[in-house]
This record gives sequence, structure tokens and C-alpha cells, in this order.
Amino acid sequence: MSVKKAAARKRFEDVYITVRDELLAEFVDHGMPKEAIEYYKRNLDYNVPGGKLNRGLSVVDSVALLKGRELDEDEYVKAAVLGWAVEFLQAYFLVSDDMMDSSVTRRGQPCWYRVPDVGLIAVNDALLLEGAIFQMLRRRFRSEPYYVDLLDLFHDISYKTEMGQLIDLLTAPEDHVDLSKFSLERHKLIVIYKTAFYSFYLPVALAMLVCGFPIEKAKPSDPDTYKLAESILIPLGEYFQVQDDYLDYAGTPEQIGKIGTDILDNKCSWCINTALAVATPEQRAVLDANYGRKDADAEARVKAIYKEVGVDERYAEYEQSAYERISELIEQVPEVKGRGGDAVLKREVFRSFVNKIYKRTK
Ligand code: DMA
Ligand code: MG
Ligand code: MG
Ligand code: MG
Repeated sequence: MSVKKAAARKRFEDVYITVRDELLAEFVDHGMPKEAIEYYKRNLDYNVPGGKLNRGLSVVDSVALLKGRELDEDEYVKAAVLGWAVEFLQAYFLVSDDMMDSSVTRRGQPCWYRVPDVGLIAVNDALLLEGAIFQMLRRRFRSEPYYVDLLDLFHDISYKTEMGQLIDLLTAPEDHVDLSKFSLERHKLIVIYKTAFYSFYLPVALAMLVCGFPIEKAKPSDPDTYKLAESILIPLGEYFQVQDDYLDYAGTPEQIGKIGTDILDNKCSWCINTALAVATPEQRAVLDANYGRKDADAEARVKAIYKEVGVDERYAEYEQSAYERISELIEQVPEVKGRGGDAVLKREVFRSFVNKIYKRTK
């Protein structure tokens, strides 16, 4: 990591400590016992700050890019708190996702629900992570003119993500493997809803809100800046989840910090859809007999077919063409000015995202 990047991360992480301590102080104010305060601190420290922080940092970067200048201290802290709000949302989804996916590790450590004295308390811990977002927003943004829009955005994006998780899980029943239910079309719908909205659209939409981009257009002929952003960020999020699916099969646990479970879990992943499209009847029979079984040997037989049909090469091709297609989309998007303020919807906001994820291996 470059010195500059490490310093940006450190500055951002310092805001986490402030936000966390405010949340813990509220627990004290409510007369929560010492045991609960310590447990809650452990929940926060275990689940919120340890990831790549791409989503959170991108709120800060996007605000600076939209304004076209460095942020003063107050602007920085505001953007960073919104960045952490996205990271809290991510933590909330991941704690829940790991339970539903029967995952084993996350970020190189046991999934939270697998920590011995946690277990099913993790359900409530996830809810607390979500609730913490609204405590943070109330404390810092209540008097802002865009406060209601912030709340509405978090609620709307959470709901969409939950719809995505629902179809992800319903398309992958544990007790009934039927590969004919899968398709790239179904895959696309799942990943747009479960990943793209909260991981890509949300950070930029938050940055746009603090920069004063209006949700309501002043006149019908005005461009809808949020729709413009969405038109780039949703395809970008789709590409990101294809990478996640591929790394679930091809990445090592050391690399990705988690043990892949998509084959065992009968998931409608990009890899299985790609393999199904080109498998011979013999290969298809092996996939039918081994996909979605809770069995390491069956998983290995599926991975062997992935190798045979060239999932790796097809992924490399997909990645290149997704990169080119999205770069093209970005060059076509108009750089629209926000109303009132001086912010402009710069293409660089989108380019910086693409460059962060292109050819990622973790
Ligand atoms: C991720 O899906 C979606 C959410 C909302 C967490 P996933 O199960 O593929 O994620 P991971 O591979 O990180 O468990
Ligand atoms: Mg998962
Ligand atoms: Mg999942
Ligand atoms: Mg995954």
C-alpha cells in the first residue's frame, strides 16, 4: 500500500473510533450493564472495521471528487461518518449472510456466529449494527436539509439488498438441487439486488446528497443525476459480484479471507452458469450429481469440470470485456452540475471505482 493510501486509511479509521465511542457512550447513558457494553464493543470491533473499506473510503473520495477540492475538517468528518455508515450496513449484511450461507471464515477469522459465546445472539448483533447507522445519522445529520433523503436512501437500499438476498437463497434450496433453475438472467437479477445497490450506488448517492445534488428535479427537462450515476454503478456492481463468485471458486482462503461455499451451498453463481452453458452431456451429468452437496469430494468434482470447460479462461475474457464496456459507458456519461452548489458529477468518480476493482484478487 502506498504511503498516501495508508495515511488516508488511518485518518478514516480514526473516525471509526470516534463513532464507536459515541455508540458505546449511548449504551452507558441508557444504564446498560458493563457486560453488555463490553459485548457490544466486541461486536463492533469484530465486524465493522476489518475489511478492505473500499465502500466507506469511496464515500470520502467521491465527495472530494464531486467538490473538486480537498475537504475541510468538518466536511471530511461528515463524509467519513457516512462512509462508516456504509461499512456498518455491510457488517450487518455480512453477519447475517454468513449465517444463511453456513460460512466458516470471514476476513481471515471465524464468522461472528461461530464465535463460541455468540451463536444465535448474532441475529440481534446484526440488528444492532443496522440500528447503529440511524443513531450515527441522527447525531450528525439531523439538522441537514437532506436528512430525510439520507434516511430514505438507507432504507430503500437496504430493502433492495434484502430482496436480493431472498432470491439468492430461494434459487439455492439446500435440499433440492435443480440446475435447470439457474440462468445468467436470474444471476444478474440476484447480484444487482444483493450487491450492486449497496456496494456501488449507495456510496456515490450519499456523496451526491452531501454535495447538494437534489433528489427532486427543478424542471422536467433537467437530467436526473442519480439515475445517471445508477446507470454506471449498477453494471459496475454486477461485474464486482461476478469477481466475488469467481474468487469463491478460484481464490485461496489466504487471499480472500473466507472459505468459498458457493458449490456446497447450491448457489446460482456466475461459475456454474458459465459451466452449464458449455458442458457436454457427460460433464452436465457430473455437475447434476455433485453440485450443492455438502461434501468436499463432490465439490472437488465440480471444480474439476470448471477447469475442463475453461471457466478460468472465460472469466478472464469476461473481466476484460466488462472493463471495456463499463469504461465506454463512463466516457459517454455527461458531467452534470448539481443545483445551487459547485459540485459536478465527474467521470473520475466512476473511473476511480473501476480502477479499484479491475483484476482484483481479494
Ligand atoms: C454477498 O453475497 C451479498 C451480501 C448482501 C452480503 P455472498 O454470499 O456471495 O458474499 P460472500 O461471498 O462475501 O459471503
Ligand atoms: Mg456469503
Ligand atoms: Mg450470500
Ligand atoms: Mg460470494
